[in-house]
Amino acid sequence: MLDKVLVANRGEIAVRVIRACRELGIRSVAVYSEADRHAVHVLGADEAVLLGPAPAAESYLRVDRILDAARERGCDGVHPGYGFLAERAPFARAVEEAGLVFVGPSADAIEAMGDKTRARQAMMDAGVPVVPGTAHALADAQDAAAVAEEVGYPVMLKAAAGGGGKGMRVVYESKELASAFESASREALGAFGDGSVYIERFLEGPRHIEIQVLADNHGNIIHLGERECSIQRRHQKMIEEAPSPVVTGPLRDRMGHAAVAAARAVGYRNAGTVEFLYQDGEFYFLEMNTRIQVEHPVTELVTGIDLVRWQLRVAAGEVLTVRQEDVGWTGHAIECRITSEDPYRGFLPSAGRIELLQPPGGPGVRWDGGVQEGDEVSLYYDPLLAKLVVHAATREAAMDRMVRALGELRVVGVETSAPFHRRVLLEPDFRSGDLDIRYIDQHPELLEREVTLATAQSLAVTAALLAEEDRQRRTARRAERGASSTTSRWRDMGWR
Ligand code: MV4
Repeated sequence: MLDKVLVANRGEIAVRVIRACRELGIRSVAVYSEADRHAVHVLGADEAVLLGPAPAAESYLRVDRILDAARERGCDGVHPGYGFLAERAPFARAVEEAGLVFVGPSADAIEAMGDKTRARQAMMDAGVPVVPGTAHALADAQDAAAVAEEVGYPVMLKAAAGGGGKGMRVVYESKELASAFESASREALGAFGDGSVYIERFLEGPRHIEIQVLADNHGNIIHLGERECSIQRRHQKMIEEAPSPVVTGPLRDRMGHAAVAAARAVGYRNAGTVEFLYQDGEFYFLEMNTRIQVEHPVTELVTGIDLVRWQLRVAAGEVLTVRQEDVGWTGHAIECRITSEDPYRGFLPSAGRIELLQPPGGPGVRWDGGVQEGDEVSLYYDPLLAKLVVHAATREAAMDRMVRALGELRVVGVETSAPFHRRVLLEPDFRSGDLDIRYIDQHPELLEREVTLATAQSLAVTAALLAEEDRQRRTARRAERGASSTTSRWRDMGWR
């Protein structure tokens, strides 16, 4: 087993990894920026090392300082979490070259999946279904036009070096193709330093369903079933659940089998996720995320398998003793990403001091948090404050439990996404499982401030207080004049 692991991250995922280390008897070393001196992950680790100023480029992305810290503190492993350095092959390589264990896949596997055309080719060779299209970068707009005719409109242009939506264009007609090709290529060059673009048939209203895989260094690979991740906004997931309302046992077997084949094709080890688009009963490989993901807890709750614990165990060379036939799924889990964003101002990030924080509790509720009362929420990092995850026997019970838990949550000092989550959890299409990646765009009413009984009551109390104040004034004035007033009771106060 590993002896001491440096956790190259912050917030809730750093806390999650430190907890797993503690349970396994692994000592943990946190790293932090000047903005995070008193952060939960720093207080929770066995040791902590200051990296530098608040901006990530001067702290959490400083590979040199992170490796120095790992060496100085005598670490034998580095866990990257997600984001920051997690999917940078040169970082994984540098960790291994420093003689440390990277708690994740090989740098080669990260690279193989990071190049989207290379990944598509590898998937086609491995028999994993992909969206019809090309596996090579398009030479020019003319080449693009020829391929689009073959694939059939509408098509989508995508950056080969991309992912996450940058350099993507949907094209409905051939006359729009040339200019879309030029702009996608330009955007890809600006964002990734590589203007290569490829083409796929555009699916109009798919679901985003992904499969969790787990692999050791001895050739054992299993899948832990799917997560439904269609509720997202601008490529940021907001709610995830397991199982998906549309995935049956036989479909889970087929998708799981494809995900294991995808992992095997690139020599994958550790935890990873294979993303698929699902439409009309068919599924298509989209990309592979070569890291532990934000939404991993819903899989942990329905399978009872601790993914971060297994990440550390297989990274240490242990054999994955869970076989595919040992994996089962019980009940239903839902996760809401509680962010410091104001849903009523277009999810504008909200900064400030958390004056009060009361996380929900009780049966079937898990709070994976990265902040505590008194913390200053800055705009330097990702706005994720915590993940609220529930587990119950059925989807219906899990939704009811989530509404109950969201109702218990109290946060004062920053705005949060929680009121938005509550509305989704009560919305009829979500309740019935009728959702795809367009869900939020197709439900604009979810972004309007809700007048709840509580707001109505506080308005009523305010009105009653104002009316009482006005009545007392009029009474006093009547007594002065010895006659009844004829002026409006509201005008003196500036109210109408
Ligand atoms: C697609 C697609 C429809 N058809 N590919 C978005 C991010 C990038 N990783 C791939 N994405 C998509 N690729 C084809 N052929 C629709 C999307 C897409 C999407 C996918 C998953 C979750 C949310 C999304 C939101 C908009 C577009």
